Amino acid sequence: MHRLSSAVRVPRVAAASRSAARSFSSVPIDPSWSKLAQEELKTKKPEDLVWMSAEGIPLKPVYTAADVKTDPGLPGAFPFTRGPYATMYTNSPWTIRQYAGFSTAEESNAFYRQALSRGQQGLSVAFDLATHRGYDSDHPRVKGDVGMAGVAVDSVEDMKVLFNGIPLDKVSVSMTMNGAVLPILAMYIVAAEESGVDQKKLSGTIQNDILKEFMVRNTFIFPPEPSMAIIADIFGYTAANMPRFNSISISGYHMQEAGADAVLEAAFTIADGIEYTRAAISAGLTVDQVAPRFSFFWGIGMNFYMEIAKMRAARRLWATLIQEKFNPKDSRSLRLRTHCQTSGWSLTEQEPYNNIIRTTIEAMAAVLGGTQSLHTNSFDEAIGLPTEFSSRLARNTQLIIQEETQMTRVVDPWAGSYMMESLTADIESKALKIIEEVESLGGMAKALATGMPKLRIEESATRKQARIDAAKDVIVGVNRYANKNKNADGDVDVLVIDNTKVREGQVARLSQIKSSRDQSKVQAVLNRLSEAARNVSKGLTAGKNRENLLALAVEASRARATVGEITSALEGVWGRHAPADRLVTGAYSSEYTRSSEDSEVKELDLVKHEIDAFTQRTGRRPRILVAKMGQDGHDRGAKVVASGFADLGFDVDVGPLFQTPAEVAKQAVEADVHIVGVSSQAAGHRTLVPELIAELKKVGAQHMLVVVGGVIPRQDYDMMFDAGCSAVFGPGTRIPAAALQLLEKLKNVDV
Ligand code: MLC
Ligand code: 5AD
Repeated sequence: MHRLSSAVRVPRVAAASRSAARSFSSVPIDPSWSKLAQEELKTKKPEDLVWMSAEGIPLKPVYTAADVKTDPGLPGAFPFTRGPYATMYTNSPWTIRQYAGFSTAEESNAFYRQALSRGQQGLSVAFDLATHRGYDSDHPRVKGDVGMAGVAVDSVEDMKVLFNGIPLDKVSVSMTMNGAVLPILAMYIVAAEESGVDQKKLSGTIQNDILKEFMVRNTFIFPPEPSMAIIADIFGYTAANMPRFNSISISGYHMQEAGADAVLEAAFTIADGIEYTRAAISAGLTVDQVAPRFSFFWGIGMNFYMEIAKMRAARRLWATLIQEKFNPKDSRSLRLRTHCQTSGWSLTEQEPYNNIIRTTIEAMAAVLGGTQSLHTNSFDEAIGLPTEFSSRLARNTQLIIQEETQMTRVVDPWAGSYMMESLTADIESKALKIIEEVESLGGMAKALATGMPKLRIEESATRKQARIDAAKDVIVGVNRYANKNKNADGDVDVLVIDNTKVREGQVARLSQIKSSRDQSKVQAVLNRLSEAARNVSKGLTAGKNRENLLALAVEASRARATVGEITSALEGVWGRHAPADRLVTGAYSSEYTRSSEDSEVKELDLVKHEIDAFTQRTGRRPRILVAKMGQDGHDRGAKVVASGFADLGFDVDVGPLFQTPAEVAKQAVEADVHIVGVSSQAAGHRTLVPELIAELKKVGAQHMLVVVGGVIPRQDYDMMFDAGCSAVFGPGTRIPAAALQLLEKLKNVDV
């Protein structure tokens, strides 16, 4: 019999004790109001109306002048609480910038042109996961990923097609790219150059935020140190050559999507920004050469007041801390400009039209918080990529707010609200404590190496799931007011992408490029890239004693080197980063039992009883491998399910990210699991799950139950069952319910 394979067992870390105070008696409530309130409340007390947020900030039923300790000042002036510009939307509204990309460059180009003709104001490119991770479309590891979660780009020829007919000197373009940032930014520069637009004229943003990749988003390629060197080289290059271009988009959005509350999101993001400023200074740049072109990125969820306050607090924190630490001369270095995206995680598969309402409320929070640029999600978010219809509605949501509501007529209308000023100050002081904690660890790069930020976010995510499963946090249509008549939801169309066709097209274009270019020229520049990478490892600085990596990538792109080749030239020197991982325990069960109704606690007892019965029958506890396949790095779901199942009493193995089906089958056999749970968020399941089942058969493990969870369109359920899946769990599945279902199925399996 196979014994535990230590390679896939994940060390567990007990959840930190809750910081939020449970007693509200210390929260000061205006005494005169308390008297008035007491008459209406009868048996309850005024303190019973205090609500404790996930951040551990008490929201009081009423605020007065006594709660306001800070004057927010004027918009456009230090500390910029009220906005980075004096006139804000009264002079120039935020940019309507929808994130999009799918299939081929041709199809995405047509989509962009149509969006621009219908009211969209800026572009934002979503690349597929193969591109993110630096693989060409013909690489065997990315079979299920090409063209699925974004557009496939292998070379400058694809990039030219992507922007064909779009004036790059007029339309600002954001590119969400972090791992393969060198080839992608280089190809963008060359594509513009070959269409007659000099890089000096390019306005836009490259995400280029690697720290949060190591923390939550997971599309890194290289280890942390060379990854930071790449970023410093991009700062140096853009500062010298691209004055209108934002060299980074420092993102809290992905932290929120991974489960961070508002304070964690603001704190870790500002701490990242401080670390990037330091990296620039170590590379010989000044704060004023880089910080004016730093930009930020927030996620905006359903906690309306909190999100507005977060944006105001973050602007104040940035201005104050940059002033204090780096003393810039240019006041633009102190100005936090931001993009926002409404929360994908807050949207539900059940009753998807409710998502239009959620997105509208979130968009209003982003606007009232003073965003510079905004993406509003489509209502089919939890089901698949947006269709033409759903993206039109998402865009119109912004157009309606911008053009029909008159909300743009006043700058920061919340200023002076007792509640908003108090909440802004609360977030500021709580976030500052966490920033100081990160700084005391030596800054974000070092803090990340300790695992602290990642674990805090995962713990916050697990607690959130427990509150939802226990129906303490209400989600309409999911844990309250669920529609019993499923058909009443209406069928929602999904965008289906023919992954095989896209891949074949890309492979053909790749071989055409490779046969028509000057191979010796390509090889020469790739050799120089590898040489520069070696020099990075020796600690040499760009511009002084080694070549700038982005300048070299631009030359390589001109010579028609591909994304995969440029990446390989560097990977040969630095290697590919494989993260160590840990799992939170205790957070789920403690939050769940603390906040549950009796019936829900009984359900937990039932799960435990079934696990005991299983253990008696088989001699060991039920064991599950939670697996991620393909280049899909979204692991919030996988982590939360793993933590939850472990707390319920399962033996849990968490597979590494980016596995092939054969690798998962091997791990499953080595760990001798009863169940393989596949988590899929990036549409790879159609290709990868049937392959996994075939691989399990090959290694004689057909007895193992295979279940799949995540973003799986209803239309794909039959395909999953036909392939041999035992269960499909959509978003919104409660963990104890899934556990009971699996334990029931295990009764019929001879283990
Ligand atoms: C603005 N301007 C004004 C003004 N308001 N001028 C006078 N009066 C006012 N009231 C000027 C600005 O100074 C600027 O000029 C120009 O108008 C444009 O304004 P902006 O505020 O800079 O807006 P924009 O160009 O849209 O830039 C916004 C940004 C930028 C700074 C936040 O970084 C950006 O667009 N980010 C988008 C990031 C993004 O889309 N990410 C998607 C991630 S999706 P000048 O001359 O100063 O430039 C993702 C999902 C995933 O990541 O895959 O995981
Ligand atoms: N097109 C449009 N939106 C996308 N998102 C991700 N990929 C795409 C795409 N290709 C959005 C979703 C998701 C978030 C990361 O960005 O809202 O939750």
